[in-house]
Amino acid sequence: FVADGPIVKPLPPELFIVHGSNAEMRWEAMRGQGLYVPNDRFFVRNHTRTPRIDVRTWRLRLYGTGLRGAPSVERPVTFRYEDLRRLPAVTVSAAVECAGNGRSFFDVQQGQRAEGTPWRLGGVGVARWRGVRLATVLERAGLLRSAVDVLPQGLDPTVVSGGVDLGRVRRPLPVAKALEDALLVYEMNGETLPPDHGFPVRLLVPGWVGIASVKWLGSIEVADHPLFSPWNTQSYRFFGPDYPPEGSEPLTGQVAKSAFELPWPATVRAGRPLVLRGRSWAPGRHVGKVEVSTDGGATWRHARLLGRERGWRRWEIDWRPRRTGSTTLLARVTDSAGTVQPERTTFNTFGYLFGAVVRHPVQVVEDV
Ligand code: MTE
Ligand code: MO
Repeated sequence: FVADGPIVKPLPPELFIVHGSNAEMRWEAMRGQGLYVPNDRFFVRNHTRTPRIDVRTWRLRLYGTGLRGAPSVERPVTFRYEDLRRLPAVTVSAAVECAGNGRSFFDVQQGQRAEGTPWRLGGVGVARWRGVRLATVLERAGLLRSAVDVLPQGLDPTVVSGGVDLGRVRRPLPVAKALEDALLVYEMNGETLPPDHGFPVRLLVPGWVGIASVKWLGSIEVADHPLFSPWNTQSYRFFGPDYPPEGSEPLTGQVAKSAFELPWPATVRAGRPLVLRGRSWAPGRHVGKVEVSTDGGATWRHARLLGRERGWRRWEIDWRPRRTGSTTLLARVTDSAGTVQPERTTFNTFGYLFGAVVRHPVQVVEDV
């Protein structure tokens, strides 16, 4: 790994696929793991690079702005790290998933080339996050009923795109979602939040596209009017032939997916019984059932659902590959509302929210 690269933690090639300043988890790295993705193998998505922040001088500034004469909070408040750690804390299990997770399959499965990091399915992870509810902090500042949007901003370097400085990573959040379940996180899986995941404090917006969960928080603006940033106008909307020129509404929730805990491509031995394992998730809903095909989609069997669902659901199914040669594994989840993962996802220019069933290549070799 490159010590001075955009990511601080080691990125061993058996655990990660590196795409520029981003690193996706290899799904085989989850074999034998529990529900949560350990911090050392959690994917990293950096627009620029991981900043090194001194917690002694770090401050979180919360302030209100108003177009109608009155600010949206009674008073601006500045929090030190110790201040936040003294507020009532909660722990939640939730996924963080990049809106572009699965993007490469627009190309691989549908012949449609999308712009952006060519993630397979490793741009997602589930962890236990501990911190303070954003609602608690907003109340301390005296949130007013006039508040409409909340704008968290990161302390990482400004993002330059096509010669234009877009400023620091920031993305408005409706105040209703901010109050519902957004969290100011300082611990991940029982450890101090690691540098790459937003140390000292990040936002967690459960169920929403990863960009909402702003890392390395420096400030939060509360406004009595809709706020905009490039991350809800120029990107993180659907653009393309099926959408209006200004794009869709800004993306919010994620889509259901399934993944096998297998290398890509996988190799298995003919005639030898094995257990296929994987995970499915249905953000905003629940996993109803998971079906697996070991013959390229011709026939399907029910997988056994394991444990409890927290962010995602683990499952397994027995398989005894017969003939040598190549085949394709598929897993599809049906959510609690009865929606099944589709065979295709409507294309959008930036390749967001690919939710179609992924075809996992497998080589069946002779058992020696
Ligand atoms: N926050 C800041 N400040 N800068 C970033 O580049 N990337 C976002 C989000 N928060 C980003 C950020 C994106 S696109 C995703 S998918 C998640 O962080 C990834 O979180 P992780 O790196 O902890 O997995
Ligand atoms: Mo992302």
